Amino acid sequence: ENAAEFLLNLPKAELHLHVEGTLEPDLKLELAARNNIELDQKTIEEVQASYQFNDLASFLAVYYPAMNVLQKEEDFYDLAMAYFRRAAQNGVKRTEMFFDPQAHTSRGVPFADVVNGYHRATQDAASLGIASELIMCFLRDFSAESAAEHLELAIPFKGKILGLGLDSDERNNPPAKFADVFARGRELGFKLTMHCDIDQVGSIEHIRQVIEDIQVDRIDHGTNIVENPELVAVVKEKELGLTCCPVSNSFVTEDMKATEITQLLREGVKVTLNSDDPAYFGGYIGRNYIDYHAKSGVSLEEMVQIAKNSFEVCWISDEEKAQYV
Ligand code: ES4
Ligand code: ZN
Repeated sequence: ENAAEFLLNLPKAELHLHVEGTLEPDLKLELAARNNIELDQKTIEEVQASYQFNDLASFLAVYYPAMNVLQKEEDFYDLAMAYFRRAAQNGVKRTEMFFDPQAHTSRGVPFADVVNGYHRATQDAASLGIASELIMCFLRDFSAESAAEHLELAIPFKGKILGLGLDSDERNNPPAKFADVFARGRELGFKLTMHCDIDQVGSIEHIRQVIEDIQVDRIDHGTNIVENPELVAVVKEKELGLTCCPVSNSFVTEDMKATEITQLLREGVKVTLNSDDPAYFGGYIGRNYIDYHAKSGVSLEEMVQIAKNSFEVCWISDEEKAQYV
């Protein structure tokens, strides 16, 4: 068995995965045909070629319009099931996956159809050997009022949604903008996480806000703490997991952040590796393990520690964790 096979099959949890980011060209064409939606692209190659971007803004400009093919409850179900089949082939035993309800309700799709379609898939994922939960993300470039409205919509679906997240364009949309919504979410019993990934002045302040003001249970990306030993100490002390996405980072920030991830790993931070938007960034979670291992030069023992971290920082009881670690 070579290293790549070992890393692909290593049992792991995927904790940073946008289910809408798993829309492969073939499924996009199938859903467009099923829903009578006219696309500019007619072939898999043309859809592939349209998945073109070089930074976060240009990525998001491709990403949201592509979701228009998702219309019916069964479309959301089929999207998630296609992901689970690939995840199963990547050694994934558990996923806590993000979905973006506002990207659908803003197009007139009922909130219930989105949640019910995804939730039905998470139940059927058990047949593939995967335990799965949903994290509802708010779009940070939408208003706090819109986030608050969607949180209220989620209350009747409380049993189907484990946590709340925050994604989309981080620039000028700090965590503090959503402090009230997340405080209410915590009161309601949701787990909390937020994306912290900007490569510019302000990144450290955003991470400080998510830890101190929002009091998140995990941080998505968050590798910039490497610049700040005090934050590293706090993250270690609170045992906050970081959900890093090397292949995605190589597109959106032009760097896999392998050096930063390795430094944090060796300082004892609970870093994990994840795929973010695999249909767009050309690699599922196995590819992230394989490429990070090759680029960083860490040992296979250290890769096993990363996989172990993924179970340690996932949102299940210690008793349930015992079956994985
Ligand atoms: C995302 Cl790469 C990235 N960054 C921010 N928000 C997102 N939603 C989906 N992918
Ligand atoms: Zn993400």
